[in-house]
This record gives sequence, C-alpha cells and structure tokens, in this order.
Amino acid sequence: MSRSSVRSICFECHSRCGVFVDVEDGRLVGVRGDPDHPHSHGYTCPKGRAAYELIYHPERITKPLVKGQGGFRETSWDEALGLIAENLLKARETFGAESVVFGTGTTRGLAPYLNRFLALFGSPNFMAPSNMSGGPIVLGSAATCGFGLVDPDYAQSACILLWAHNPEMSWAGLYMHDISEGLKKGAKLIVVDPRGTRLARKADCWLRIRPGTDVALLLCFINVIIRKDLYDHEFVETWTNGFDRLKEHVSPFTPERCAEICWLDAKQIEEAATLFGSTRPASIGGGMGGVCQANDAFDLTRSLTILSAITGNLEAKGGNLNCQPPTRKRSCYGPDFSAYDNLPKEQASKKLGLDRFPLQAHIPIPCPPQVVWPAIETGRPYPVKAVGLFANNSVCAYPNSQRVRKVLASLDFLFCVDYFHTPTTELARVILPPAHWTERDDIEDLLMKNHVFAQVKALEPVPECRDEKQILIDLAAKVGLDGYWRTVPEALDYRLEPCRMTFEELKARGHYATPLTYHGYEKFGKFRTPTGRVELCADYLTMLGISALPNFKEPDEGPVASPSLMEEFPLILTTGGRNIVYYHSSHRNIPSLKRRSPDPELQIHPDTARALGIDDHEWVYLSSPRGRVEIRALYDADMHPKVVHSPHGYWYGVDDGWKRLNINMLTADEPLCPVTGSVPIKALVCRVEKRGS
Ligand SMILES: Nc1nc2c(c(=O)[nH]1)N[C@H]1C(S)=C(S)[C@@H](COP(=O)(O)OP(=O)(O)OC[C@H]3O[C@@H](n4cnc5c(=O)[nH]c(N)nc54)[C@H](O)[C@@H]3O)O[C@H]1N2
Ligand SMILES: Nc1nc2c(c(=O)[nH]1)N[C@H]1C(S)=C(S)[C@@H](COP(=O)(O)OP(=O)(O)OC[C@H]3O[C@@H](n4cnc5c(=O)[nH]c(N)nc54)[C@H](O)[C@@H]3O)O[C@H]1N2
Ligand code: SF4
Ligand SMILES: [Mo]
Repeated sequence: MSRSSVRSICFECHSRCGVFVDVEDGRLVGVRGDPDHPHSHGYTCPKGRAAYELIYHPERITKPLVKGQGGFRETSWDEALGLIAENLLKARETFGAESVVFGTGTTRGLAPYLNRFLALFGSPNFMAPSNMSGGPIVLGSAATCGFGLVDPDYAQSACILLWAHNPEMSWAGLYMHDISEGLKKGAKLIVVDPRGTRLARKADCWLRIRPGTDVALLLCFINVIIRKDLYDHEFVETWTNGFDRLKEHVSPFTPERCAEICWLDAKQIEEAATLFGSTRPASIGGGMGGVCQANDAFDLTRSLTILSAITGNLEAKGGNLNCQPPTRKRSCYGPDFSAYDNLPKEQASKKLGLDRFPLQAHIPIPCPPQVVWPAIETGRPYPVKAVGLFANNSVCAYPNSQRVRKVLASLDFLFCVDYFHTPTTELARVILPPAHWTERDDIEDLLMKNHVFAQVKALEPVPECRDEKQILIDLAAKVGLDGYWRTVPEALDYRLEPCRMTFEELKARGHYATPLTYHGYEKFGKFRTPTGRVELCADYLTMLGISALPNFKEPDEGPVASPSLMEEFPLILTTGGRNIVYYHSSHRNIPSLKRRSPDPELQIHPDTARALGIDDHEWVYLSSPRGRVEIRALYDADMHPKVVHSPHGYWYGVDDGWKRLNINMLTADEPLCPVTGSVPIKALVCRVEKRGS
C-alpha cells in the first residue's frame, strides 16, 4: 500500500486552513489540521474534514455534459469545449465581446485566470457578488483612507469590535486563533449584532441593533467619542481632512436619538462607544457580508473607517493593518489580471454598471450580478448573450431568485462548471466537471494578510474531472486566444514572480510572507487619497454625486420607511448568518454535514412564535412582499421580538427546493446602494404563519 501526506490549504471556505491531506493508494483518506500554519494553527472544521465524502460522492459530475432533447448526456471534453468556444465566438461576432460574461461566486481562487481570459477575449464583464461580499468594504475604506479595512490585528488588540460579524461560524480558521489570543490577554469585546451569537453573549458590550440601522449607530459612536474628547488629537490634526465638518455632521446623533432609531438603550450605546474610544489599540472586524448587504453599505463601511481613523487605530499594531499580499499586482484581484485594467480604455469603459456606479471606475470591483441581469433582460446598454458560471449557484445565491432563474434561462448560451447538479446548472447547455482542491495546485493570497500559500495537489482528479485552470487553458486554445498561459505551472509561476520564486519553490516552503508594516503613511508621507489624508469629509466624492459625509438612511423596508407594508409583514427579517457546517448553498448533500443541520431554521423570539400558535421546531411559512418559503421555527429568546433571522443556501433534497426552501425567493434586488451596488438583504420585512402538517 502506498501512503502519503501532503501539506496544503483547504479551499472549502475562505479561511484556507492549513491541512495535511492523507492519501492511500491514490485515494484521499483524510484531512488533518496543520499545527504550524500561521493563521489556523491546526484548526479544521467539519466541512474541511468532509472532503472524502465530497470527492467520492455518487452524485459528483465526472464527465462533461451537454443538454439535448432528453436532458443532459455525457460527452467528450473536446466536444464540450468546442461547443462552448463556438458559442462564445458567435456571441462576440454578432454582439461584441462584451456580450460574453464570465461569473464566479466566492471566487474559489479563480478570479485571476477568469479575468485574464476575459481580457484577451475582449470582455470587461467579470461578474461576482463582490457588491454583497467585501466590495463595499474595499470601496468605503479605500475611498476614505486609500486601503481596504480588512486586516484586523486582533491578537495584539486591547479592544475588539465585531460589527455584523460572527467569525466563529464564518472565518473560524482565519480569525478565531487571533481573537482568542487577544481575549486571553484581556482585550475587551464589543459585538454589534441583532443575534445573540456566542461571541455576542460573552462580550463586554453586545448591542442588539435593529437590522439596517448601523450607520446611525456608527455616527453616534463617532459623536460620543468626539464629544467626550476620546479621539486621537495628534492623528486627527496631522493625518485627516474635514474633522470639524464631521464633528458638526454627527452632533445630532446623540445616544438618545440613536437608541430610538436602533432599538437600543442609550446608556448602553454610550458605554460601548466610550469603551471603544478609550481603549487602545482597538481593532474592527466588519462582517464581509454583514456590513456589505445594505442599501447604505458605502456609508456604513466608510463610517467604520472613520471610527478607526479618529481613534488612531489605522495601520496601528493591534488596530487595523494595511497588508499587501506578497504577490502584489498579481494577487487574486491584482491589476495585472483585471479585465477592466487590461483592456483598451474604450472597451473597458463598457463594463456593466460603471454608468450607475461611477466610483467603481476608480476603485474597480467585479460587475455586480444585478447590473448584468437588466442587460440580459432588455438588451440595454447592450445585449449579454453568453454566460459562463464557475463555482456559482446564482439561482440560490442572489436575491430575487425567481428573476435570476428567468434571466439565466433566457440566455442564448449558458455553461456551468460545478461538482454537482444545482438549480443553476439545470439551466445550462453545457456542464463541466472541475477538479477538487485536493486534486489541483494553486496559490492563495486573497485575505491572507501578508501571506501567500501553496495549495498542493495531493491526488489525481477523479476521472475525468479537470483543474479549472486547465479548462481555461484548453478553452483559450479552442477560442484562439493569443497570450493565455499554456500550462498550469506557467500560470502559477507568473503569479509568483513578484515574490521571486516559482511554484515549486513555494510548494517546498508551504507559504511565504513579507514583513508586516505599521503606520506606512508616515514613511510614505501620505495616505493614498486625493488630499493625502484620511478623508473624514471626502469633498472629492461630490464630483461623482456622492455625499462628502456618511448619512444615515432608514432601510427601504421597515417600520419608518414603509409602515403600511408592515401591517401585512409585521416582522423584520435578516438573512444569511453563517453556519459552520455549510458554505452557502454547498454541502447540503454531504451526509455527515447534513445530519448536523438538516433543515433551515428561523430564529424567532418564543413570545412572538407562541402568539402565532407556533411551536419550537414546527415548520412554518415565511413570506415577504416577493414570495413565500417553508422553514422551521427555532425559539431564540435572545432575538428582539420583532426581528427574525433566516439562514441562506437551503434547496437540496426537496422537490422544487430552490423555490420552497431558498430564502432568496424572499429577498430584494432593489434598491441597490447607490455607490457600491450592494443589495438590501439584511433588513427586509416578513410575515410568519403556521403551515400545518
Ligand atoms: N440571502 C442571502 N444570500 C446570500 C448571502 C447572504 O448573506 N444572504 N451571502 C452571499 C454571499 S456573501 C456570497 S459570496 C454568495 C455565494 O454564492 P455562491 O458562490 O454561488 O455559493 P456556493 O453555494 O458556495 O457555491 C456555488 C457552487 O460552487 C460549487 N463549487 C464548490 N467548489 C468549487 C470549485 O472549486 N469549483 C467549481 N467549479 N465549483 C465549486 C458548489 O458545488 C456550489 O454548487 O451567496 C450570497 N447569497
Ligand atoms: N461556514 C461558512 N463560512 C463562511 C461562509 C459560509 O457560507 N459558511 N461564507 C463566506 C462568505 S462568502 C462571506 S461574504 C463571509 C460573511 O462573513 P460575515 O459577514 O462575517 O458573516 P457572519 O459571520 O454570519 O456575520 C454576519 C452577522 O451579521 C449579523 N447581522 C445581520 N443583520 C445585521 C444588521 O443589520 N446589522 C448588524 N450589525 N448585524 C447584522 C448576523 O446576525 C450575523 O451574525 O462568510 C464567509 N464564511
Ligand atoms: S474553516 Fe473548515 S472549510 Fe474553512 S478552510 Fe478551515 S477547514 Fe476548510
Ligand atoms: Mo461572500
């Protein structure tokens, strides 16, 4: 018997824990934590450990499939790729290269390879849900201080503020070690979350905010900190712009007014703001989805940046760092790959959404799906005819599923790359089977702070699954693209050039890091903003029609903005809190994971449920102005009686599950945040009713 144990990183979620992949006779037999990994320190979760069940799953697609009269039939790679190439070329010839869109969901490492393909093909339209996942943080913080507020230095922190963020479920491998370190050393913990997560319950201050009112609370934090003179005078004087106007702007946001808006206690708000303002250093963890799924997401994320700035925590040890991936311009979203940055200006400017979200011409993020749909539906500003989706279950992932399904079904050509059949692949003409992360080489630098990691192939792919980089290389050859990589090692070596090493060298080391830097702006002499200072009042944005200061806006659905709607839909619904055993809509077919969390559960206050005659664990109907789904009630006395929470991603194993269980049947895809294009899926209205048996 041959045995090996390969050091790699897990790609089942964004944390990318360090693992050993154990292989016997060419088959995967286990995944174990790597105690020497600098972020995860040996941690693994049930998803990562379930790799065996995923790759040998009887439902895994292992051959290219083409849809014919009687449904999908197996075909050769050559025929499948030929059909895709033919349709991409036909769309380009008839409607222009921009009529072809490639999309991905959480990226799964694919962004550089997809972007380079699109750049050479001629389309600026790389679609991803960044507008609801990280993009608003990048836009809000980069517009304010010149870098993304994504690297909290928890382990060195004296105060940890988790804003709409429950890393124990969502980023356990990446952040929990450092958070535990910080807390062990005595850091204070503040949590702003409508749910009583475990971290919220053990926090020094837990603010159970009304969903969608975060900007009001942030402006109040800033107001209290300025009023009580807790801000960092030296930093504010030397490194910021517009402090006096900010001070005046936030003055109406008193704890009393904010308590009314946010359904909180004024004294508790004042205490939390005071704790944050008076404890240094302090770090902020903003939920990558939690603060990115609101129609005022830009004002929310820039307010978080302002809070960090005026308290002197930007780029401070124990504050929020400005980490550069060692791969720099060749990192996952680096400008060397972006289709937008690498196309001639005229073609790049056709990128969908730029007319509606002009800041995205300066701080590019991928095309929000919600600007691609209208182009498919109406042919304006130009038609989109052919779409390729890599690792993305659009129908279940994106708000207003009914519309998403209709839009994708109306395309001339859709191809999907996925391990399994999903409500999205069902609509495709061609489905391609990808290799699993244990079956492929790659590098990872997205959100990895100052590190780049090697993901190392531990076994051959289950026949005939194929590494997606190789799929793109093969497709590039069929389409006749000049200049695409010819081999996977060539692509990986290219990405690692800024680190002056090859993939083979990185593989031998496991990872590579550049030194952490603090207060980089001192050395550089400025922040990378128009005034060279942190833009507390960003006058330059007014040229793009954006307010210079962040404003609180009531969520479009709720007790203040739509009281009459609340007569019919009397509860507030927030969606998508993470569950450690699932990644979005994935893993529902993995037996060991499904056993742990078989059904979607609606967190609801017991008094609210009882008043409706609903028992704990009873199946109920949950409706919004857009539709109705089925879900189990889960009594949760920590919830506000008027607020409920539903997870997302359930669909598998139930007839028409995409309709009956999928929460995005209820969510709204308008109005979007006017700057980031973020979707309002954390603050909606809903009704709960008995379903009966
Ligand atoms: N209501 C609500 N909806 C949400 C959210 C929310 O909070 N609330 N969160 C949103 C966010 S932040 C995001 S990022 C999106 C994510 O949305 P998606 O990225 O679409 O989510 P997944 O379900 O993880 O992945 C889709 C598919 O990828 C396949 N897959 C997994 N690994 C690979 C791989 O390596 N290669 C290929 N080709 N396929 C693979 C899986 O089998 C799965 O079918 O969902 C969003 N949807
Ligand atoms: N296990 C697992 N991990 C994941 C994912 C997954 O699907 N499964 N998805 C990954 C992806 S792509 C992303 S983008 C990230 C998301 O990462 P995060 O955004 O950190 O997601 P959560 O940890 O669920 O934290 C969101 C928290 O916001 C709270 N919340 C809801 N509405 C509001 C509100 O209006 N205001 C405030 N202040 N809080 C609110 C929720 O109760 C929840 O606890 O997670 C990543 N990690
Ligand atoms: S948290 Fe779990 S799924 Fe995510 S990388 Fe770590 S082991 Fe893999
Ligand atoms: Mo996300």
